Amino acid sequence: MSEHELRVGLIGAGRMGADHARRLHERVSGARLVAVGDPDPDRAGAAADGIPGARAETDPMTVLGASDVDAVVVASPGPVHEPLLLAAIDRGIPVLCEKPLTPDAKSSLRVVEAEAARGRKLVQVGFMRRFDPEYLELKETLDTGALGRPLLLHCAHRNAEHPPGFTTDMLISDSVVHEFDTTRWLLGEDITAVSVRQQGLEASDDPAIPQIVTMETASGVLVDVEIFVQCRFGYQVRCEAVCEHGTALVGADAGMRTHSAGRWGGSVTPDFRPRFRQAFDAEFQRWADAARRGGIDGASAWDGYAAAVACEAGIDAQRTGRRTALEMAERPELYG
Ligand code: ISE
Repeated sequence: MSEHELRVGLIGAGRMGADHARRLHERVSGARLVAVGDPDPDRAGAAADGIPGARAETDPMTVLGASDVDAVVVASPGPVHEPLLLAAIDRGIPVLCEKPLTPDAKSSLRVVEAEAARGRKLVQVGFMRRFDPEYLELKETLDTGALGRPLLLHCAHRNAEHPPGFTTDMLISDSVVHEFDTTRWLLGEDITAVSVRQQGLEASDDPAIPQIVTMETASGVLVDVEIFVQCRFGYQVRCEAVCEHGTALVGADAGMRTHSAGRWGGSVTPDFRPRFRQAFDAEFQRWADAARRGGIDGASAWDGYAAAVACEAGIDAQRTGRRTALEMAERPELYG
């Protein structure tokens, strides 16, 4: 693919998909939204509305197969990702796929194997924290070694409230999946085991009850994550690295502070869209630039598979109360 304008098809016009349609239209250069595919015609129409040249389709596969589509963004629910990704790999077009890659490790591995057989990285997983300025600064700090070796990560992941239908499994597969990915990315190593504890004296399947997820990594770094998706006050994602010679903290709400009427304070973002807006924008721009050259620039299908394996272990640990070791397939050469 050359340096021409990238013609993008968007599949899935729900909350994230609609947001991405606007992003592609308003804030990504060198790319143009040409089609939106969603089984719900109203949703597809609403996402395409007001974007010159963008049409609405009800069959996502029509978008994937269209001759005027050079690359696709997949923002549909995880359970329908696999056939879409396999079709994109078969056609040889780049994809930016919202997490999860697929809902389980076996199907994620099938995507990895299909891509490896094709011999080219085409699938990027939408782990947007890798593009957040604060997380990038933390990674750079760890990579320079200025603070010495990382020993521990303390993370907190809080949502104001969980959407209807959210389950305790989803605390892991929908929320902590981000910490699984950021841990691997920040430390540059794999997660080897996961344990989960729930707050309270009695076991409960209420997702509003906070849980503590603990991970171990290949070199022995210990990572703890507080996951609390009904914290009421707003959205907060923090990560503190404890290293041999110091600590580094991101997500500490360091924005503007006001002093007025005898009080001081700032504001907390209400959800992940405003908190990670800059990260989403950067992710899309970098992906579009890479897709114009025919590739990706972010988390790979292998990273998506690794996150899926960690999620399965986390859900198992949650159910059994036991420390669960991860079992990963052999990494194909493509993912070095
Ligand atoms: C949601 O799907 C996300 O990806 C958000 O980043 C996360 O904070 C939230 O817990 C998930 O439900």
